[in-house]
Amino acid sequence: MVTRLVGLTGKPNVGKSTLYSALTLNIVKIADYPFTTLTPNRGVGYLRKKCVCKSLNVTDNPVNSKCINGFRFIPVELVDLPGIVPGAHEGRGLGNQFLSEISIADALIHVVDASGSLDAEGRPVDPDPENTIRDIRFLEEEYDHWLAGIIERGLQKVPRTKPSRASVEESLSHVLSGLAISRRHVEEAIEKVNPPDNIYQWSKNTILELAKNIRMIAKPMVIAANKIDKKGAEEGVRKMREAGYDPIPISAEAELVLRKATEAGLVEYLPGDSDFRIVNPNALSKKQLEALEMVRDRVLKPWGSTGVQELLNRVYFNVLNMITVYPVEDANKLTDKKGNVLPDVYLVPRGMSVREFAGLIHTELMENFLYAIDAKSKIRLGEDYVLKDDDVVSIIAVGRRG
Ligand SMILES: Nc1nc2c(ncn2[C@@H]2O[C@H](COP(=O)(O)OP(=O)(O)OP(=O)(O)O)[C@@H](O)[C@H]2O)c(=O)[nH]1
Ligand SMILES: [Mg+2]
Repeated sequence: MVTRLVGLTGKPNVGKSTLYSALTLNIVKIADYPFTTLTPNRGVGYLRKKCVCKSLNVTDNPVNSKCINGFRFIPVELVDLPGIVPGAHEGRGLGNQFLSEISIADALIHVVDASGSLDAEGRPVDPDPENTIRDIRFLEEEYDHWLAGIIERGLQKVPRTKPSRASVEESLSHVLSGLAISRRHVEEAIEKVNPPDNIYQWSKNTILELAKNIRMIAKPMVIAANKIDKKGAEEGVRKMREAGYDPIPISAEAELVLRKATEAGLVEYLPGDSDFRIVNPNALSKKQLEALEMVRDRVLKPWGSTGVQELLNRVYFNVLNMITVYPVEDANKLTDKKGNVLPDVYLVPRGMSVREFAGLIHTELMENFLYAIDAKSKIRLGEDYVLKDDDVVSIIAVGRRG
C-alpha cells in the first residue's frame, strides 16, 4: 500500500477536532492497519468507493478493507493539527511548531467556518462571508512566509563559487526533505518560477514565489467549508466559489451525530449516504429524535449529504490522484492463497506500472516479475503496463504461478 498522510488544518474553533472525530470514529473493524504511528492526534479514516465485487458478480471476503452494501471502505491515515493564528510564521500562537507539524502531511484539508462567524483568532463574531476568504488566504500566506524563511537559509548552503541550478536544487531539497517535500517537488517549482541561475539575483519576492509554488505542489489543499448547518453558510460557500475556490460544503457535527447514532445501533447510515433510517423510533429520547431531524432538515435535505465522505474521497482520488487496484493470486477465482475473494485493495498513484505495483506487494515479486494477468479480461500484461482504476491483477513471477 502506498500510504499518504492527510492533515486537518485551519484557525481555532472551525471544527477540525470535530471533523477528525467524525472521520475516525470506527465504522468497521480491520485487523491490520498499514499504519504504525497512531497517536492521540493520528487516526484512521475511510475512503468509500464502489467495490468491483458487484460488476464481477462475486461475494468477496475483504481483508485489508471492508465491503458494505457493495462499497469498499479503505483505511487511510489522518492527523489533527493544532489551530493556526495570523502571525504564526513570526512565532504567534503555536507558531513555527504548528507550521512544521503541518509539513508532515502530504495533503491538507483546510477547514474554514463557512458561516463566517469567527474572527481571525477563532472568536465568535457576527457572520461575514468575507471571513471565509480571509481564512483561506491567511493560512496560505503564513505557510509561504515560513517556507520562504527556510528556503532563504537553505540558499546560504549553496556553494558560493559557482551557483548552478543543480546545486540550488540540491541544497533546497536537502533543507526541505524533513518537510515531506521531495527533490521532484523542488525541481518542478523551480521550473515553474524560473528564477535566475545566480541566486545572488534572487529578490525576496522570487523566494516567496518559489515557496508558494512548492506549497501548491507538495502540500495540495482541499477546502472544507464546515458548519453548513449554520445561518450564513450558504453565502459563505457562494463567496468562496466566486473568488475561484472549490470548497466542499460539510457539517462535521452532523456527521459525528450520525456516526455515533450508528455505532449505538439507533440508525442505519453509511458515511456518504444522503439519508439515514431510524432503526426503532421508540428507543430514541425526544432530544435524540430532534437532533436527528435537525441533521436531516438542515444538512441532508438542503446539501445532499454531510459532505464529509466526499471531502476525504476528493483528497485521495482527485488531489493526490490515487487509484484503486485489487491484487489477487488466482486470476480465475479472484482469490488469495487462502481462498479469500478480492481480499485486498491497494491505493496507488495514477501512472504506476504493474511491475512497480508488484514491488509494493513484495520486492521479490518485482525482481522475479514475468508478466501479469488482467483478471477481468484474462489478458496478459507486460511489465510496463500502466494500471487503471479498479484493475484486478494477478502477478506471475518466477517460482510463483497464478
Ligand atoms: N454548528 C456547527 N458547529 C460545529 C460543527 N463542527 C464543529 N462545530 C463546533 O465548533 C466548535 C469548535 O469545534 P472544534 O472541533 O473543537 O474546533 P477546532 O478547530 O478543533 O478548534 P481548536 O482545536 O481550538 O483549533 C465546537 O463548539 C463544535 O461543536 C458543525 O458542523 N456545525
Ligand atoms: Mg481541535
